[in-house]
Amino acid sequence: MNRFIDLRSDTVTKPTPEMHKAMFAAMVGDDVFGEDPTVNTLQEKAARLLGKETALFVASGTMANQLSIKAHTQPGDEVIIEAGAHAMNFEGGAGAVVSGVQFFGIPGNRGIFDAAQVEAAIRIDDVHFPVSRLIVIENTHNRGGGAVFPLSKIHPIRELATQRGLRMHMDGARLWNACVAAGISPAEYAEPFDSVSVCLSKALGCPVGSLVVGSKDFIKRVHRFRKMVGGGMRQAGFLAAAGIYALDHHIDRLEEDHRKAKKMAEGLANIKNVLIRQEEVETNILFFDVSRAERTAHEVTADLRKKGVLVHPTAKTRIRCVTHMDVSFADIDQALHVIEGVMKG
Ligand code: TLP
Repeated sequence: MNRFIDLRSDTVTKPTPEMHKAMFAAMVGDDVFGEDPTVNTLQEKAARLLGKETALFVASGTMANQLSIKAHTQPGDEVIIEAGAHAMNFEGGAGAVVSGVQFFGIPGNRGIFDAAQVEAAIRIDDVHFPVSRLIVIENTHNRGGGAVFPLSKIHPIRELATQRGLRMHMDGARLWNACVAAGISPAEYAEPFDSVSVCLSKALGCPVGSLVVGSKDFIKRVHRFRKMVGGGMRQAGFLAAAGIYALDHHIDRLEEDHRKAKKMAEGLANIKNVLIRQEEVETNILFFDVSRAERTAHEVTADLRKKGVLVHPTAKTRIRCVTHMDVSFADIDQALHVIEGVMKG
């Protein structure tokens, strides 16, 4: 076996030779002094792209989300979020530790919820209750199978948030995918939110990096908290250069990843003992179920690994695959062939 077909996540994408060149050529300085010109350019570019006053480069999507939550809340506040959301479930309990907040998880439909559900979740003004302070929306929704959050559902949530004095943050780790799939610009999607986090390290080939965008006052607070957690990086321009390159060259091509996921879903639907809701595949994430084969997701995953295909088991019988720029259409055919063999037993 020469190499693995790695469908575990789009975080595995690596810099292209052109991106490498851009990184090596980067002008750098000490970003803790605000003197890295490439970091500054990336931040300005991201703020422009998302239609916000300013931006801050941070190490990861987790850092972007958690520092945003911290900057929006006081300890004891409650954050309204979808029950399967990344910021609540997969960030090491950071909400409790970093911000002292608790989460109220709304059960969504593939991660999507509406204003009526938010309204029912907002606490009344009573000493027994925490203060509802922030609404978090994940777009696309990871555990929702890469579901795109419709803008038409976001606007009424924004109206409600404004009426009730709540703030809104978008976990846009894969906002780029949502924009490409829905034909909506990043600025249009970001407009109803007080803050947005976006990732450069998912599907875009960058080695590291995320950004938070928002108002100058908000980002000033995030910047202070980034310092507190040791997130100030020095000559980070080498990393920022990859981000600039990716924003210029790797967004439009995400459409290809979405076609790969649809192709894969179509193939999986024809494999015996695989259960998949093909029509739900909107972007680059898909889930399938192996319960009919009477095997666990871990067993199937281990067998696939032996044959060169890497996937991610997310529940007892549920497996996630994510398409990206480092798997080709031919790789998808090969992966389907391997899955078919393994599911036959
Ligand atoms: N998700 C990763 C890992 O959790 C496994 C993945 O492979 O999907 N928000 C969303 C919606 C995410 O999917 C992720 C990463 C993050 C935030 C956190 O980003 P990082 O990993 O950069 O901290």
